[in-house]
Amino acid sequence: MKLLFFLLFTVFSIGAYSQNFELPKLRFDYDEYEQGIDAKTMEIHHSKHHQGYVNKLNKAVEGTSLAQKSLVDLMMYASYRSKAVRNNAGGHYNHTLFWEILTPKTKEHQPGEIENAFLRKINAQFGSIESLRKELNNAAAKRFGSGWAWLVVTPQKELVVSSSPNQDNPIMDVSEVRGIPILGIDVWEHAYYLRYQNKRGDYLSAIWSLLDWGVISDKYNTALNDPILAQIEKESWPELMHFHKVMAQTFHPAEKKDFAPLRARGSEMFAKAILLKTSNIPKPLLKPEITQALNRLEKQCGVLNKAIRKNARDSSLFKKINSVHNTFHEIQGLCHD
Ligand code: MN3
Repeated sequence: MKLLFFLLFTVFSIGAYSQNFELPKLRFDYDEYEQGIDAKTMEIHHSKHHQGYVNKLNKAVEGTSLAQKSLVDLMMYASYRSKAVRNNAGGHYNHTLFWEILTPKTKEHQPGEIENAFLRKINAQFGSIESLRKELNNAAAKRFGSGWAWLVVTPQKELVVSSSPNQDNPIMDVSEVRGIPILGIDVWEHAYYLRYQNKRGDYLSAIWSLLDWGVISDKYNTALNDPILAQIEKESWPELMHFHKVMAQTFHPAEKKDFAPLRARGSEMFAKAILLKTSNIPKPLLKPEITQALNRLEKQCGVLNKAIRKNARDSSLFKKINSVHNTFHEIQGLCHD
């Protein structure tokens, strides 16, 4: 009987958590990376730091609707997620990419060679691998505090060098440069401090000796046809994000009966709604339902702004901001279709 309960319990617990993220195994032993990174740093970085991101991510989504979502989905809408989800989803994704592109040179294995088409693209955009190296290292060196430097494939299929703070990355809607990262350099101190201490530049030189250009070429080719790029193109609509920010910062206090932010920022929100309506709508979103909803949003914000200027009652303002909020989410729903 006890066994039966145990079995039932196990089956139900597994069923409840459909998504469980796992620490990927490294392809090589910790001490094999010595030419660039010492074994102790590799061990702590992988088995403690990365494992920590995985554990905290699983904990953050456990028992919520987010447990059903993919890692990419969790990151794609990072601005809507909790700090714990944003940081730990990014931490898990970024480190997984980092381990994949590092191959130490030993008797048994060699890093792969760069593919011709990828090399031509680098030469066309940066001049040479050497100039790309300088640009990437420069982005990494200038990143204040903790973060990452990236080589990114954008929705326009261009290569761009960027950097991001903490565990953010270019897939996230909070990122300035958006796209799929194919090369990432971890510039958190935990990645290099034991051997290089404060000398981030020395670590950056060393990391290049471990980069596997065969793997990075494969990532480039995969990224070019990845549906994530089309999704990012749809999402890359800064005016929509700007509007959302003001609306969130006024609507949510109003829900809690604090109308001061709304009364202070009604005209700002109206201005953002006009900017949104007249902005360049991303190509995949050029459809009549979106245009109609944008017009409606602008009108509703105008009405709301007028009511604020006439010092209308809270209850009347709430009805109006609620309509704005609904229309906004209708637009966003249309974007995610
Ligand atoms: Mn790290």
